[in-house]
Amino acid sequence: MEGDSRGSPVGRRVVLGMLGLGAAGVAGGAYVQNRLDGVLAAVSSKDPTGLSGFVPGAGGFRYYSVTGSVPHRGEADYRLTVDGMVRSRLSLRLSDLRAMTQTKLVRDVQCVTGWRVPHTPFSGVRLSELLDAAGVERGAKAVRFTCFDGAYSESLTMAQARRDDVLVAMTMMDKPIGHAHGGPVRLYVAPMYFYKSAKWLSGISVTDNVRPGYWERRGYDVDAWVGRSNGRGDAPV
Ligand SMILES: Nc1nc2c(c(=O)[nH]1)N[C@H]1C(S)=C(S)[C@@H](COP(=O)(O)O)O[C@H]1N2
Ligand SMILES: [Mo]
Repeated sequence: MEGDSRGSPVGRRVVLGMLGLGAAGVAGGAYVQNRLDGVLAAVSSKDPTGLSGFVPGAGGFRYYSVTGSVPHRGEADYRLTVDGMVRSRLSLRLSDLRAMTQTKLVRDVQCVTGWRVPHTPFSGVRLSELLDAAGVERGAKAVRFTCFDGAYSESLTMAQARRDDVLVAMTMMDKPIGHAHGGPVRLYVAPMYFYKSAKWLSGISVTDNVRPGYWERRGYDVDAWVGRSNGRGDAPV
């Protein structure tokens, strides 16, 4: 019954059956997880539909959103802004991002609540290339990320942001990133817990200091290295 969620972590699943979801990926059964994951449980309690626990597709990922609904953006209306302490402010369409050098990474994804999805391909533009394209000003120390869900945010130090395993990703699992996984564009910070990988990315702002992101203001570490933060001892990814 749970054949298409092989690799999922232990967690209580409830077969939703027909909820009128009707979308591709729902066929064969939809699952909701009762998330008892500490602070993240607060998220589902704010979602009266229960759909925030819906697992889209196979592979062991769990759906997270700190908002009850997220608008859709695509070719026509998606923009990624790069601003703040830069020489030229950028406003990029999906076609602009696709025209840049694409980098692919295949690493494990690890959520701070414990679930892990091994060998997950992501591809997109290195964040460092976008920063170079905009021209980072002297004195800049960090990068802040904002999202078109209107609520989530993240941050990296400049040194972290310039690592070659940090992507502005447009594909995940070798497909365009679907809405549930933060499409059309999400951040992918390979060496850190997955909360750093902001979904529905719409803003990159170069700043003079680190501004803790959504979950970081609620207790998670800003420097979220897998296995070396948040009191966890996971194997490195
Ligand atoms: N915009 C936004 N990005 C987000 C989150 C979120 O709630 N909103 N949750 C984070 C957390 S805690 C995890 S584990 C991953 C989940 O990604 P997934 O829904 O593709 O599995 O997204 C991260 N990025
Ligand atoms: Mo997470």
